[in-house]
Amino acid sequence: MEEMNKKLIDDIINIVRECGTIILNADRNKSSIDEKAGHANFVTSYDKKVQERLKEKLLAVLPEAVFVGEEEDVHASIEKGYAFIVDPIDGTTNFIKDYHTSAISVGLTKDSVQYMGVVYNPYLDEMFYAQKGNGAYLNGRRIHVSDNLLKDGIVIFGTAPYYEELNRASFELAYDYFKKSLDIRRSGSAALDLCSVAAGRAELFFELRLSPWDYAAASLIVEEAGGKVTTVEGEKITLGESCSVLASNAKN
Ligand code: 2AM
Ligand code: CA
Repeated sequence: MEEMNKKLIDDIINIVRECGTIILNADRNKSSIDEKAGHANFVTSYDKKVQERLKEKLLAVLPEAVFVGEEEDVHASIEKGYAFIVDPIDGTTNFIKDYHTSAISVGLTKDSVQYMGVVYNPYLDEMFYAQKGNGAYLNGRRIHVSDNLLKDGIVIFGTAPYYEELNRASFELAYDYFKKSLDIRRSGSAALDLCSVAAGRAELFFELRLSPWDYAAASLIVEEAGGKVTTVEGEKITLGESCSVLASNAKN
C-alpha cells in the first residue's frame, strides 16, 4: 500500500475505533430515541453523537473531503473529489435493544468511485477494512469470500422494514434462497452482513432497499475480498442514492 494511503486508512481506522467506545459505553437510559420517517426507523442521541465525532475527526485528516452522514438533514454531492459516506451506527434498532450487532461504517469515495472502506463492530472488536486494489482485511489479516456453492451456503437478508411495499417481496425472495441454501440469517446491520460475506462466513446477502451509508464501505470490502456486489437486478450499485443490494462470493 502506498505510504500516504496507508497513513490515511490507519487514521480512519483509529478514529473509528475510538468512536466505538462511545457505543460500548453508551448509557441507554440516557439515550433519547426519535422516530424518523418509516416503520421501525429510529435515531438515538448516540447516532448523532458518534456522527459528530466522526465528522470532526475525519475532516481533520482529510479537510478537502465532503461529509455525507446518515443523520444529516442535507446530503452533499459526492460527484467530485473525496467524500466520506458515513453511518455512525448501522444497526440502530439492535443498538436500542442492546442486541450487540451494530457497526460504525465509513466509506471514502474519490470522484464518486469507492476508494476506502472501514466497518467496525465494537462489541467483537472486529475491524474490517479495504482500500481499492489492495485487498480486504479483518484486524490486520487478509480475508476472502468462501468457495462454497449456494447449496452449501448461508444466505443473510435484510427485511427493508421501512418500506412496507417491499415487505412481501423480501420474504418471498428469502424463501427462494432458503430453499436453495443451507439456511437463512438476519442480523439487522447491513454493513456487518456484507462483511460476513467478505469474511467467508456467509455466501450471499440481499436487501431490497438500502441507503449508500449502509453499504458504501462494506461493498468495497466484499469486492476486495473477491466477492461481487450488484443490485438485485444485477446493475451497478449507486453511491449517490438508495438501491437494492445483492452481494455474493461470486461462486454461484
Ligand atoms: P440503520 O441501522 O443504520 O438504520 C436493516 O434492515 C438495515 O437497513 C440496517 O443496516 C439499517 O441501518 C438499514 N436502514 C435503516 N433505515 C433505513 C432507511 N430508511 N433506508 C434504507 N436503509 C435503512
Ligand atoms: Ca444508522
